[in-house]
Amino acid sequence: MKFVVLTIFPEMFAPFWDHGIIRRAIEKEKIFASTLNIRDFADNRHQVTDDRTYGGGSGMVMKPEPLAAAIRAAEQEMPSAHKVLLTPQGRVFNQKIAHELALYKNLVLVCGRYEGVDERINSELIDDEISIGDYVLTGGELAAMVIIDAVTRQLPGTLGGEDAAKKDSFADGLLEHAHYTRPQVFEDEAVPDILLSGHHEEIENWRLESALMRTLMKRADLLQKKDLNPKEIEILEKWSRRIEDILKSYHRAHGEHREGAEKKS
Ligand code: 4F9
Repeated sequence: MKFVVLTIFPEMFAPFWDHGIIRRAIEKEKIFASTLNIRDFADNRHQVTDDRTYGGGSGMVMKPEPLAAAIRAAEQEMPSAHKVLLTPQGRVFNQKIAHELALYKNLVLVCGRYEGVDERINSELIDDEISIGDYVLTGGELAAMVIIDAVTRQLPGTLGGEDAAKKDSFADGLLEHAHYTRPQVFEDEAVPDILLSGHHEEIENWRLESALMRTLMKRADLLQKKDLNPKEIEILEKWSRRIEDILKSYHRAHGEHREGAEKKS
């Protein structure tokens, strides 16, 4: 997969290309990464890429001519490329969109700066608008890195285990289960016995319960919209029965009569 980033700050990307999984993906030619400096496409003598906003106000706007020329240069090189503008007005990035973008052969990531880009950089030049969240950055560069990072680790052969990305948090709509490594006891807290038992099936069941529990506690919204499988339903119902038993015992002990608490069926 090929990424071309259009930016006025290409130097920001050098350390990004140079570390960890991204660096290894480049070395193994799983991805090809480059930048085009938008400033190089400004034909004015001082290579200015911004200008004052029509209508007045303090903010500066990215001029359309250099940006359009840079996008067209990238397109010339890769006619099939999917061209993405990073903007708070885009669809909000998530794991599903990372999957979707990983299917393209070539991605062009356009980074705006200042208050935004001239409105005439529109759908003729841009295929897709993506936001990485509801906040304003000083430019699209960090958003482009977030997207390149999340997309790269979806590509086969970029992570340690061949199917490591399939086991990800979010891959199945749940948060990650708890993880432990050595030492076996850390500050009086031991690793759960089951993980040392070597019983693979029981370990898998424990991990599913752990993932469900963490999702329920930290991100109930994810559980609410998840398409639960029979195993997951069984675990949630087991917990539900346990909680009901606890409450029943409590109410019995305290002789309380909750108004309308009787079963309706
Ligand atoms: C881009 C913010 C993507 C969030 C681009 C200023 C941006 C952004 N997600 N903010 N320029």
